[in-house]
Amino acid sequence: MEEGRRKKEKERWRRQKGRIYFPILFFLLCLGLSVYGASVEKRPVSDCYYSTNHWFPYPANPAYRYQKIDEATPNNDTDYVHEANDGYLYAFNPQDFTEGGAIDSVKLIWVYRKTVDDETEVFIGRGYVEESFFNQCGIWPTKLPDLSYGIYSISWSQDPCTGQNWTSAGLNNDNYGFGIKTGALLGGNEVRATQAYIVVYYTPGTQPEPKGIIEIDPGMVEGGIIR
Ligand SMILES: [Ca+2]
Ligand SMILES: [Ca+2]
Ligand SMILES: [Ca+2]
Repeated sequence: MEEGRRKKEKERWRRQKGRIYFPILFFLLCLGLSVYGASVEKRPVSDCYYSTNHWFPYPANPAYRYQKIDEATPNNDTDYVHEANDGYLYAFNPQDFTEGGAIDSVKLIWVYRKTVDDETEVFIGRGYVEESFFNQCGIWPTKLPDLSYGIYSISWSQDPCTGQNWTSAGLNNDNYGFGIKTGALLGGNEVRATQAYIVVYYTPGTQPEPKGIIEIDPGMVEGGIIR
């Protein structure tokens, strides 16, 4: 008799523990998601600036450069932009960032290769359009290309054009783009860029208050003690 009662008590306690722990775990999960942030990829939707005779699109038609680098999976030599002279820049504008929340950092990714085994240099970075010229912001590090397509990236915790924290308005402004530049090309050899995009790391805005957290079943309370 006593044994049966104890068993029942134990069973009841186990159920109660579940009722208490599940909402706590749910709350911690929500907290984790809002604290640790999220990320989203933004692909090219327009050309920020290009000179009409550099960083040629391949195939040539349609002529929009950004359409050669906008695929979600790099398609290598199927379509690309290419350049065979020293010191020319091209930049794209990514899809607007509309997710909201605070932007923690932005990572720029370019996928490219050289076609001749030489001393070709490639720089990637952020820049802005001023009087029909694309100017670079911040430092554009050299990312030496390989003969096969490789992934090259740079990350900024602040917008290198303003030296301030990223804002969605700044990120979405079409006068500011994400670029690529050739350097020290020897003998007019070629660089092909087949894919580019940015990854925006952000902390989502205040989430709606999750309901039902640590909701206590009145039946579980006896004399003010949660049993
Ligand atoms: Ca494409
Ligand atoms: Ca934009
Ligand atoms: Ca491509």
